[in-house]
Parts: sequence; C-alpha cells; structure tokens
Amino acid sequence: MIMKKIVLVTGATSGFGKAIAIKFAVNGCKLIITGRRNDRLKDLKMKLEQEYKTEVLALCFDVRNSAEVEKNIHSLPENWKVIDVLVNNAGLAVGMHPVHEGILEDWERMIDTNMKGLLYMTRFVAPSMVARRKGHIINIGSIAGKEVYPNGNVYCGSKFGVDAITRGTRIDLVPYNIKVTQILPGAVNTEFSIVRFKGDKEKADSMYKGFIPLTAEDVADAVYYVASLPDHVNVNELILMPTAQASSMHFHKV
Ligand code: NDP
Ligand code: 8X3
Repeated sequence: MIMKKIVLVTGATSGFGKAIAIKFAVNGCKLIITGRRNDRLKDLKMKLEQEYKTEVLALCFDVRNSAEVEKNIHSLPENWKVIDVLVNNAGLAVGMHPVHEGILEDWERMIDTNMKGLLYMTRFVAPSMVARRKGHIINIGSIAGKEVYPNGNVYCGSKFGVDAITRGTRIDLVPYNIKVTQILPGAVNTEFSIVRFKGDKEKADSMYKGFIPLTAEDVADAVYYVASLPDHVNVNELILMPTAQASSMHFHKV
C-alpha cells in the first residue's frame, strides 16, 4: 500500500534513521532527512531520489541546538510544512563508566541529544500538527529506558526520560488527535556501540558476539508498521528484542 505522507527522520545519516528513511521512501513517502554529517545526507538524498523516485529534503543541523532546530523547522519550504510523521531517532550513548568515574562531557552529550534534542524537535514540529488536528510522533527509546544495567547510568537515565516524555506528550496531545508512539529496541548492530566506545571497533563488535542482534531494518519495519495503522489505532509502545535477548542483561550467547 502506498503511503503519501511527509516523514521527518532525525539521525538519518546512519543506523535506524537511514533504514527508516529508506523504508518510508520505498512505500511512497516524501522524506525530510536530518543529521550533522552533510556528506552522508547528500548521499542518502541522492539514493532515495534515484532508487525510489521520491522527493527528499536534507537538513543539516545539530538537534542539541534549539535555535538551529527552530530555524530549520520554521523555514521549511511551503510544500514541506505539513509534516505527517516525526521520527525522533537521533541519539547516542557515549562512554560506559560507573557513576563515580563518569565523564561529565559524555553525560552532557547524552542528555542534550537524547532528551533535549527530542524535546526541541517535538516543540517546533508539534504546533503544526496541533493546528491540523493530525500527526504522529514516533520516539525511539530503548530497552535501556525500561531496565537499567551496570555502567549504563546516564544513558539509561536519558532513555527513561524519553519514556516519560513520550507518555507526557501523548497525554498533552490526545485532545488534538495526534498519535504518540515509543519504539524500544534491544541490541541492534549499528554504529551505536562504535560511538559509545569512542571508535574502538573491536570493543563495539564484541557486544554482538555469540547471538544474532536485531538489524536497523527490523527497527524500520516496526516504525513503518506503527505509522501505517488506521487513523483510530495507536501503538503506545513497542518493545522489539532479539530472540536471544530476554532483558537488558540476559542474553543467550553460544
Ligand atoms: P547510530 O550511531 O548508527 O545513529 C545515530 C544517529 O543519530 C546518526 O544518524 C547521528 O547523525 C544522529 N545524531 C547523533 N547525535 C546527533 C545530534 N546531536 N544532532 C543530530 N543528529 C545526531 O545509532 P542507532 O541508529 O543505533 O541509534 C539510533 C537511536 O536508537 C538512538 O536514539 C539510540 O539511542 C537508539 N537505540 C539504539 C539501539 C542499538 O542497540 N543500536 C537500541 C535501542 C535504541 P550525525 O552523527 O550525522 O549527526
Ligand atoms: C541501546 C541498547 O542495551 O545497549 O539502547 O542500552 S543498550
């Protein structure tokens, strides 16, 4: 079924965001793709336009900068202003230390990106949805937003924050017919762990040894599923795990 919607995906330069953009493009949507790495945005825009014959607007900005978020959303061209689906995906984990050894700069990056960035995007996109009484906000949380694990302290805190913000957003926007969904994946092998371990690819790869993690495409399928339901149906939250992962800390590894 062709879905004629305008979908904005943050963090589309890698991992889930890129897979989500492709999934919606394949299904006929117009895409607004965002991220900080402009070369990757340009490559993805070209791919989506050429392979899937869809229209794409690429916006390069940092979600942590509220002025940049406001400027980019408020200066959208007329034919891109009606955002039907906002996917708040941009996010990261940086560092993995016990709290007494935590690196303050890492904490700021996680909290500013995962919580404040998501809030800024919502703050500037939602008013047009409210005015139209229509729209869908899909936040990418994590199993780390339901269960804490050793040395996950601040990342988990930021995702518990996403969980609370998502629930609060749903309550605030229910009078305006706006759907609010949280997708909470378990382990997915993207650039996530490379960022977490600051470029140590060996350490990143070791996280996914001995079991089959989810792929970014599995997450994109779930996001597309919740976005394609009838107008009167909303998925509040969807926890998506590898079959070999029972909880944040319980893996069946062979
Ligand atoms: P990736 O590292 O592959 O992608 C992260 C994306 O976020 C990139 O496109 C990056 O773009 C963007 N991003 C990061 N910081 C900023 C910023 N300040 N401004 C704008 N964009 C930013 O990771 P994943 O695809 O795996 O992660 C996507 C989301 O899923 C994150 O919120 C993560 O917490 C969550 N998640 C990941 C899981 C996993 O196991 N991989 C499991 C559960 C949830 P750029 O660098 O170009 O700005
Ligand atoms: C990413 C999954 O378990 O590494 O959100 O925190 S986990």
